[in-house]
Amino acid sequence: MAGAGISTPSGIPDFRSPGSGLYHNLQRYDLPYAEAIFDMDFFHQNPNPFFALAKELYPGKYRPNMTHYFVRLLHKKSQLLRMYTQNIDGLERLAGIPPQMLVEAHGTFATATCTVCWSKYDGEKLRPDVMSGRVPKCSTCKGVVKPDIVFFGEELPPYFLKYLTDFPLADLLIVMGTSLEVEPFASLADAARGSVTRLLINRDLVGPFAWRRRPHDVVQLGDVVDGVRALVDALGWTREVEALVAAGAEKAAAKTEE
Ligand code: CNA
Repeated sequence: MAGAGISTPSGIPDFRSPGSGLYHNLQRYDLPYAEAIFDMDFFHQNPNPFFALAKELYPGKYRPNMTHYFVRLLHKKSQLLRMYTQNIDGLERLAGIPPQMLVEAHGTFATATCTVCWSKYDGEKLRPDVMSGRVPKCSTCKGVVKPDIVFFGEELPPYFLKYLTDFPLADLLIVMGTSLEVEPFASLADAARGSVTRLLINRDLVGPFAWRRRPHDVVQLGDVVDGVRALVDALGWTREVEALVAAGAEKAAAKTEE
């Protein structure tokens, strides 16, 4: 289970860290309150602040870090059952984790839907509009096309329900870079069986690790990349994960040169 904290080492601010968090820095979007940026009623009145944020987070600008490549390595070694992420930055896909191994619980910019006629779009189709600061419009009905990011009050994507069959099968739960404050995602941590080790790698103690610690819980406090590096070292996987990071960086450099 992951949240915004796994992407802060890639340069993307999280929501709640005092000072650097996104909510702290939303003043420039002139919102009535910070969460309005993900409020459907506000979006219908004024979609511009959301699209300003979309321009910032649209896949392409930021690179995955060791944390994302560690999950890719878990998959490569057939050790990944699923990655549940709250992030909308697409860095999991960019790191090469196949979409079917992901539950992007708060949605994705990879697809989009017309808010009027529900026509479906590939996120790449919207890129020229988003990047040039235009609100994308539906080619069928001219309604506003919204990336498939889950707003407050909207239902989570149906594949979120995979947790019902995934969590009883897990024999290790790793929780990284999340405040575990947003429901229903936060409660997934309690869906793991009682006998299962839950490992928290995070700057601070959060959710059940702070309040309802189980006997098998393990906590690695501090920077998430340092925590992942310690785990990878202990597993003897350092060279492999570094090779994935290096290959990712090379690919990005080649793309920039194109
Ligand atoms: P959050 O509430 O901002 O919590 C982040 C957590 O990560 C906090 O506990 C931080 O202390 C911790 N953290 C931050 N940086 C580090 C670091 N370098 N090392 C270790 N720990 C760190 O974010 P959540 O994901 O828990 O909240 C859920 C929201 C945030 C979801 O709806 C996301 O869509 C949303 N969000 C996503 C992104 C993104 O896609 N990258 C960015 C900002 C917000």
